[in-house]
Amino acid sequence: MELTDTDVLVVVDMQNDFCDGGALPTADGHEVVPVINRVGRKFQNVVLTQDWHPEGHVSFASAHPGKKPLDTVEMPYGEQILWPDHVVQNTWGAEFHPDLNLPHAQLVIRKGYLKDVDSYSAFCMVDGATRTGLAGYFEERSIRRVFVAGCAIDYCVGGLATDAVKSGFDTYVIDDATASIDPAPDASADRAWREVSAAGVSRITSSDLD
Ligand code: VGL
Ligand code: ZN
Repeated sequence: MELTDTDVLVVVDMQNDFCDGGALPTADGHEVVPVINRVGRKFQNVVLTQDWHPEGHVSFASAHPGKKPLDTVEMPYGEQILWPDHVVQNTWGAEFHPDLNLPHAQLVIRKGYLKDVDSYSAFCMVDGATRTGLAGYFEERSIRRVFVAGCAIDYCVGGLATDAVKSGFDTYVIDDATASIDPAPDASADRAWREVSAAGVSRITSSDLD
């Protein structure tokens, strides 16, 4: 595929807590970093997202007495899956992976910073109402195609890719540049791939961009 200045690579939540040694590790976070670095050089436009929770965030099991990670609770905006405490603002776990090397990235968009509402897609919080400004940024920058990589297809990559399609962008998830929280057959990553494909997202590999 030929890339142009109306394409953007969005690198989702490539943070320590989603990699080996982190609080909510993906199975393969450290493996995708070199792929992202290589692919990133082909893009003029690179945007990073950063999951960025305050202490006591609503998505933390520790904030709900008697609950443990992967339990769910009902919130005004719907069902909330609970996680270990992760990407707490200004901690090591919230920092980008030290090997991520994308000096030309133009924008870091933070999400999940409201204590009472979670955010998977970097376009919008899960309440469906609180928008981050990313769609407006893409519009002003005349972006047409959105390529997505990072952590994790099961949640934040899948959520962003689905919203990108809904916002009218041609959207591609780069498989070998994308990590999974649960890659087991029929578990969350598998389900997310099926959902994003049904939504109209294309699944490609990094070699398609060579
Ligand atoms: C994520 C679960 C909770 C992700 C973030 O980046 O995919 N998943 N917070
Ligand atoms: Zn989170």
